[in-house]
Formats: sequence, C-alpha cells, structure tokens
Amino acid sequence: MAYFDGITKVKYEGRHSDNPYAFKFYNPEEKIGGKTMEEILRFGIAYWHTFVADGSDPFGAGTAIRPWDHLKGMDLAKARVDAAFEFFEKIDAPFFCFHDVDIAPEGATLRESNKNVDEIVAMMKDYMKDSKTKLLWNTANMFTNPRWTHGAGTTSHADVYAYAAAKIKKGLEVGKELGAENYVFWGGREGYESLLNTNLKLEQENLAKLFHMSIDYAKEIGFDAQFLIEPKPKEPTTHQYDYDVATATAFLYQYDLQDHFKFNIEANHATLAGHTFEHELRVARESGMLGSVDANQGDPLLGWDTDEFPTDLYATTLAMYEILKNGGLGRGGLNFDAKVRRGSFETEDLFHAHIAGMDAFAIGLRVAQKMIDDRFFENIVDERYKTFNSEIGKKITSGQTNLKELEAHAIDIENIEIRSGQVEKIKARINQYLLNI
Ligand code: XUL
Ligand code: CO
Repeated sequence: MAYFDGITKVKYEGRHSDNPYAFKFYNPEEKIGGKTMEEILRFGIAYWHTFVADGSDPFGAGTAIRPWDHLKGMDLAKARVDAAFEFFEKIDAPFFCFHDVDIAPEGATLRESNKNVDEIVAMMKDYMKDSKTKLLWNTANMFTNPRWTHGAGTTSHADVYAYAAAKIKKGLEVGKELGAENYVFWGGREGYESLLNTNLKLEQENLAKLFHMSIDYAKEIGFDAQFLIEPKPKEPTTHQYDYDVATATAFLYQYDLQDHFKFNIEANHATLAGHTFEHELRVARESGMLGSVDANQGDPLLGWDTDEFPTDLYATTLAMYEILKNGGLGRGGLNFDAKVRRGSFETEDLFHAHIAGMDAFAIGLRVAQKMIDDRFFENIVDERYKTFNSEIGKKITSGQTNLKELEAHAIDIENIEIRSGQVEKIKARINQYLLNI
C-alpha cells in the first residue's frame, strides 16, 4: 500500500520553480567545493517526529491525520516502516534516525520489547537492501516511561540503571545490525530536579561508568559507530548534566571519555542554553568534537524546545560555515529533529516541512562555500588580530614571554590605536551574500 499517494519523487527544479513539491536550492548531485550537496549535507529523517508524533502538546490531544492512524500495536509499527521507506524514497533522504520505542511498541518486559524491536529491525534490514537510505544513528529512549522519572544512567535506583544498561546494549546490537554510522546519547532525564535529595557525584560517576561500559561493549561486538553526546540544558529536568558543549566537554575529560565521543549539536538546544547554534558548533569544532547535527530551530518568543523545521537562512548559513570549516560532518549528518506545527496536521505538510528544511540548508551551504572561497571571515579575522604577528604578538602566542617583558613593552606606550569591530558592516555584507546566491 502507498501511504503518500499522489506525491511523486521530489526533484530539484531551481529557484524559480513554483512547484511546492520540488527543491528550489537543494540539488543533490550538484558539486559545491568539490563534493556533491548530498555528500556534504547528509540529511536524515527523524522517525519519531515524522512517523510517530501526533501533534499532541501539554495542553491538548493530537491533531495529526495520518494514513496509518487506524492501526494498532505491531501492525501500526509495520505500517510505519512501509510509510517511512516510501517517504525516504520520495523525499530522497540518504539517512534516517530512531529511538528504540519509535519503531516498536514496548512490551511488559524488556524481553518482550526486544522481541518487537527484532521483528521491526528485520523488516527495516530487508527494505535497506534496495533502499539508498542508511541509518545515521539510533538511540535508546530512556525518558518517556515512568521508570526513568529519576533518571537512567543517573537514577537513584540500581535496577533502573541495569535496565538502562540493557537498553543501550540492545541499541548497540541494533545499530550494528543495521549498519548505523553513529550511536547517540541524549541524556533525557540525566540531571536533577533539586539538590536537596541528590547525590550529584554518584550520579555523574555512574553515568560515566555507563558510557565506559558502552564503549567496551561496542568494541566487543565489533560495532564501530561514532558515539555522540547531545547536550541540552534545563529540559526536562531543571539541571541537565550535559548542559551545553562546554559543560559536556568538561565531563568527558573528567572521566577520560574524550577520545570516544563527539557531539551531536541541536540548534534548539543551543538557544535554550543561551547560545547561538553557531556558538555550539564552533566550540565543538575548535576542540575536534563536532560530530553531527540535529537540524531544527527554536522560537525566540518561546522558552522551550519547539523543534521547528529550520528555515532561518542566517542560522543555516553560519552553521554551514562551521561545518565546512570542520571539513564536513564525517560520519555525522543533518538530522531533522523537527516536527511540523500542531496546526500543520495534514500528511502533505510532512513533505513541505522537509523541503523547506533541505532548501534552507542548501542555501546555507551555497552561501557559506562562497564566503569561504572569498576568505570573507578569514580576511576580517586576520586583519583584526594582525598585531599578534608583530614581534611582541608572536612572543605572546608562542608562549615566549612573561609579565616583566610585557610590562617593559607597555609601560611607556602613550597611545594604542583600537579599531572598530565593524559588526554592522559585516552583517550588511552577509545580507548581500544571502541575496546574491
Ligand atoms: C530531545 C532530543 C532527542 C534526541 C534523541 O530534545 O533532541 O530527540 O535528539 O534522543
Ligand atoms: Co535532538
């Protein structure tokens, strides 16, 4: 059965097309800076938002109308796999991502849940023989079920910890079976509500031990995926341990995990942390830890994780600049961890949303590559920091000086010429780049 009847494969028609089911800027085969757009952008479809979510929010029931709505249990799970692979083909997605509970219903025990997962994984594997769509990453959902109320790897109960470990073990096996490029750890409920009842040290040490056990097990079974930590602040718990890239980097170094993890950076998590998307990407990139991206955007008027499809060209351009300067995303990709708005409840909205997101990143890529070719930011930064190429500047950057020598240099200076940072001039120029693609 076809779930998206009447919609044919979405193709690139160029910027002047008025076909809502065509890409205007994303041309998968077109080369940008030597690689195809498909190779650089590595788009992924988030199974949970696109095939599972129903548009419900904390204030009301689901609104989404989906052609698989009438089904239940494993029949529903199987219909979603059929729908997913039809969607991947039609939207031309090279990757997808899922949590264990997205693909198969949970049973009364983990043994039962795993049996359901196995059945769906076998079905996916079958589809993947003929489909070009690969698994970017999978993960274990350790935040929805009430057992995770006090955390998973940071829980106050050893049985819950064991359950979490068992779910990760299964997730690694599933990742291996489906050839996943990455395995993601988003610490859904890894944090705390209040210090009044929390052993912070034990919780963090236990979490680190769980990561070490996961590394060991992946090695044992020969699953060579890249491990990714996805930082997020203050949601759902008041204090999330992986608050942002800097906080999580300190955690990784503290527990000797730094060589085993990179970051999966989500735009809306960055802004919730009080950072820009590009800040988080830059911090990860500069420490060699930029692994993958959850491509979405938040609503600046709302203080929670709205997971909107990315359409802000300024943000996608600056993000693509970081990604290109990183030499690409390697085994990572741009996963649309994004959901259609509650009011966008028709099935076709799933296509419009993904087309909008893919085009927005394609524009970002085109503009960022042009800026890099022109050395736009590089020239600005070189000029701004040029005094560090002077005799004393070189001594500072190479660590060849000391306070006495710097005092001798500074003591008789009467006038230091400080130049404007020219942020407005830079922004005006960026607007020109955006309008001239
Ligand atoms: C939650 C979130 C997750 C992770 C995977 O905010 O981003 O969907 O991406 O668990
Ligand atoms: Co995410």
